[in-house]
Amino acid sequence: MIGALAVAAVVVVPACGGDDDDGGSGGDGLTTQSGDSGEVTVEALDTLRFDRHSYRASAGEVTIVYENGGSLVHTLLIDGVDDFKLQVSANGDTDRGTVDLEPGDYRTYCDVPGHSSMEATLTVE
Ligand SMILES: [Cu+2]
Repeated sequence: MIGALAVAAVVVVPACGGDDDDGGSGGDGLTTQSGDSGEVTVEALDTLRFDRHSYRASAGEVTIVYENGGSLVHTLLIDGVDDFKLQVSANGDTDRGTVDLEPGDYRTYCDVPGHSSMEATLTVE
């Protein structure tokens, strides 16, 4: 039972910054990447951010592909999911893991000390 998700003060990120949108399908997305939603790619940046503020996936088995676009060590954890942790330690490193998620908004974050600005919302629907 995942109780702790009430804190989702986050959800609608106004399209600030204008990250490159790779012109995906699906008209509703400020957020998302294209591609099949059973797989989500997250890139870690040495500016201590993920490449997006929010990600989207379909409920069920979600494979998260974590890529290191920087050169520091970065991790990726999901609030409320205990046994899930990805880690990339060098530039170009990729880690991946599959997790079973019910619909909801999940906070993902990097737990490396000093990296608390690395967080994003994963919306599962
Ligand atoms: Cu990090």
